[in-house]
Amino acid sequence: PITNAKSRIRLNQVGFYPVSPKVAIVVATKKTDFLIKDLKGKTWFTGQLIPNSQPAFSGAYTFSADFSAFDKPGRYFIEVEGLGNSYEFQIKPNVLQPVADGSIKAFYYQRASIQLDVQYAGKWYRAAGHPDDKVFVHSSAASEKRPAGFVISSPRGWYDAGDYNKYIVNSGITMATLLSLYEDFPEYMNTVKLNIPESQNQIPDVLDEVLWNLRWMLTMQDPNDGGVYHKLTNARFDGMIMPDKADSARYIVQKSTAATLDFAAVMAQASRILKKFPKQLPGLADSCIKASEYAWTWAEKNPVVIYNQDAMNREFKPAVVTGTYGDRNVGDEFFWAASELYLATGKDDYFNKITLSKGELARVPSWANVKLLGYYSLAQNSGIDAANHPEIKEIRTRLLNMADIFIDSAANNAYQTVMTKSKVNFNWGSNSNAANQGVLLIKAYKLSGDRKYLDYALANLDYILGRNGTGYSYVTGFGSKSTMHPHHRPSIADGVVDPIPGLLAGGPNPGMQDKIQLPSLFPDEAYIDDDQAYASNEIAINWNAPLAYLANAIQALQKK
Ligand code: 9MR
Repeated sequence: PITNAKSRIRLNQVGFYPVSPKVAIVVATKKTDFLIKDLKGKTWFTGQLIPNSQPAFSGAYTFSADFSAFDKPGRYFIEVEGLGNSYEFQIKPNVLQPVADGSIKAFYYQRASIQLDVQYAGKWYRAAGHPDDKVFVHSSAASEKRPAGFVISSPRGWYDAGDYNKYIVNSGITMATLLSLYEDFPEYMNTVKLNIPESQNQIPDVLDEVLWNLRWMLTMQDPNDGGVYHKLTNARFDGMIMPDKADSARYIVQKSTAATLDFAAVMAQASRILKKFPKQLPGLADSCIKASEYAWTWAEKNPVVIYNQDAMNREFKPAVVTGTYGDRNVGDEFFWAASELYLATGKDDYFNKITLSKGELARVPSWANVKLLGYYSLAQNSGIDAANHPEIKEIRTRLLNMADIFIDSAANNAYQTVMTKSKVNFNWGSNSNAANQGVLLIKAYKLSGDRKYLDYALANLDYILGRNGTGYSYVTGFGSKSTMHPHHRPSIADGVVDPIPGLLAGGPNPGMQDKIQLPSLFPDEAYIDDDQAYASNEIAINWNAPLAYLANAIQALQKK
């Protein structure tokens, strides 16, 4: 029936560049014609649906409506004969710029310790929350220079997700991804203006935003030994209240190897990038590299201090029940930190810590799996003499192999994307897998110049913006049918109908760890736009960062 068509014709609801591939996926039973019409109903293009060879995970068959050949800027919808009309979309140069900007601006809305003024935040303005100028050391031996009960100041930083805590491990991959965005596309990122309080200074806005979290991270290092505290947190999650109403006691919990190495990697990468701004940020790059090497020393002396919340709670009170980010395997963190430290210092000692074992790159990076972040930096930094370091050539080959495995037969599945090839992509935060696959494909494009990688990166962005098993655009504020009820405390508590914009929902996850009934348990459909559904509809900084990378990289690389 016609009323159903909007949910059966799945496409990037924001739109397409004139020269880019343009595909909508139609869940239908017959091969018919489709028309591209403008808003007055005039037909500009006709084509025929093409059946896709594999069904969706649900068993349903899909067709592709490919209108790549049509490139006239304007506003349109698709009419599928016998089915009805799609949501509206645009064709125009820079069409994805608002999404690209919005995905970074989202971090501004996550800032702790500052009020969001109406001139920057619009209708989402709010009071400051969490000054974090009086934070208790929660769990630490009495023999330490900072025993339990010791008070530190640890302001700024971004709230991790829908909750108001600040976690070093998850800041690691997030910061790396945003710093790489700047490092990989400096010319484009210099033009990106986000209307944040620092927009008038002489530092690119994306780096100003990164600095908000970097300055917090620096406070999380114990100046007595270089170790880094795992997280800054409440004992329990807050209710659905605004940040300024959430005033329960704040703690930093024990130092961990994972947090310390993630910190070391971020600070080394930051020092490399911030060095380019000596006048604007005097001394900061030096402080970062010092902090990084100090952290590395601690990690070498404490190579297996794993964060174990249950064990900690048996010994220290109050019990802490917030997110754990409890990574048990820190080999990849050592690899990543050594890579970044080598690139920042040129010291062979760090390079010698890097060993390439076989068959280790099956999955894209995640908060717990950061080896690829080291690969990315080593592969791209032209300063390394690849002839004297055969590892660099090997790393480049491995990255391209991985990209080839991704795109192999991706044209056959029901949505024609890398993301929809395999069920394994659909876990907690699945949309970040789509974005991180896109990041890897962009890196492959930069290494090879082969356009097929760029096209598949864009297809994964199309996936995020509506070409998927639910027909949702998973980015708040973008698309006709987008996430409206994310598990995000400010969006729930602020009394504003629209959620804070630019946030990426976690996405389909049949795990149902939140016990909220889902309308479907097929991997790519296991999603509900419900603010209680934290396992499929929360937001998180480590999910927004690869979206920001992908959308901005596509903007930077599009043919105008
Ligand atoms: O993103 C994290 C996911 O990989 C884990 O499976 C899950 C359960 O441990 O936790 C997710 O991270 C959450 C964190 O622990 C607390 N803040 C919200 C994060 C996103 O849901």
